[in-house]
Amino acid sequence: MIDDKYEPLTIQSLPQRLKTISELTALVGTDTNSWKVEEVGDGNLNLVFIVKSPAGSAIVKQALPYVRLVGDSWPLPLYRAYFEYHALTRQASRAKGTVPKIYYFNNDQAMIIMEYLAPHKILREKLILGEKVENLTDTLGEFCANTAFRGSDLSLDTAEVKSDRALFSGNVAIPAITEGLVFCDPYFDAEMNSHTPGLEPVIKILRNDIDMKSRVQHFFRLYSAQQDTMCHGDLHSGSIMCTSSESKVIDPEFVTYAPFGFDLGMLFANFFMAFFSQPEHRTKDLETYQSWILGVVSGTWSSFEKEFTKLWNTERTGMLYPKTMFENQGHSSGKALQHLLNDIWRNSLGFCGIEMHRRCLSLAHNADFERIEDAKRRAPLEARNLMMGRELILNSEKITNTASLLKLAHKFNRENFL
Ligand code: SR1
Ligand code: MG
Repeated sequence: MIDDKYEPLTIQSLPQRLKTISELTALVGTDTNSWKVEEVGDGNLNLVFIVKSPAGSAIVKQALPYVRLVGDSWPLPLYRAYFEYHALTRQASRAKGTVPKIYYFNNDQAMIIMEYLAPHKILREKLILGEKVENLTDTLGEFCANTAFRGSDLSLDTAEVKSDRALFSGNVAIPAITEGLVFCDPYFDAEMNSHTPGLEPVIKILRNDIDMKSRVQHFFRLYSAQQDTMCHGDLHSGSIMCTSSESKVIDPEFVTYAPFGFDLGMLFANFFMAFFSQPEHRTKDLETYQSWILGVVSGTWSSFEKEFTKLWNTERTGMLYPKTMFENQGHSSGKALQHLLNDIWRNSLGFCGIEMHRRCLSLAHNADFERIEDAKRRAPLEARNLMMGRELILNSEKITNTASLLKLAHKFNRENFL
């Protein structure tokens, strides 16, 4: 039996410590001499090991008691693994086939053993390399719609929603990272902030824009108080793994009950950052690839809308918008649905703009921009991204469809703000 006392795994200790876990040996066999262990965690928080043998493979993910990116000066509770595990099991049943298979969870060791996705690559890397992924929009739109709808009062029995809200409200320290780094730090001179030299004129515009900062806080209030559904909480292109035609969503340790549009907004932002960074990643087929990325934004929304509408018509069994008030009286609920979808769309744009700011201004920047070594070439692209983020935050109510959103992206892509 694996020990009760938490101890971080190492490449060396892993085989000895985990050799009695039958769920692992069922995957990689009992002969630990044949196990090859690699540590591949490239995220900001955790240890991630690949265990391979001639018999098979597995991922062992273990939380560290601090933020890996920063070090032990920033302690972080191990309990996030518990919430990640519970999020993954819910996502697996609500959005079938979209998350890795989970084989084992150990609370004392803050450790999850799951499917090794191969030959999948992190989507962000594919976007930097200019690779396309078939069916990406369907998977992402359906993932967002299924998890949003089926985790909410539109679908679940209210007792179950309340119990899940209570469960995930225990995930305090991890969403607190989002509360600080995303919703506040970009807008003042926070300790862990950094930015590309040359961006100062744009940062000044953002930090002096009281209307925009008020809107940011409006969206922060929604994030904190509008507990519509169980959100992934950190749905960026580093939380998606793909082959050329299959995509899986990973890493929901930021899970929290939040507004329906939160995950979509984070996702859109990361596609826009991929879009704006492209001129420094390629010259050949630049416009074609940028258009493909924008097509992912509009396609994801269309697929979300379609799937959400299907669920609305077939699985609306929760306490909200009851059929007794609409269909059972011969009344269409179409207008109510449209109103809700409009609300989700507008909120997603606000969250999107804020995420576009934080990835260039606070802690944990995106490789899309960070891989551009020459700061003089990076700054103007980040400036376009920051200014479009501002536009989305200020005018989310006025951008009513995907065509207008993409037009805006093209417009900002032509601008020079520095
Ligand atoms: C200190 S953690 C920084 C970022 O890494 C995670 O992936 C989240 O995006 C978080 O904001
Ligand atoms: Mg992560």
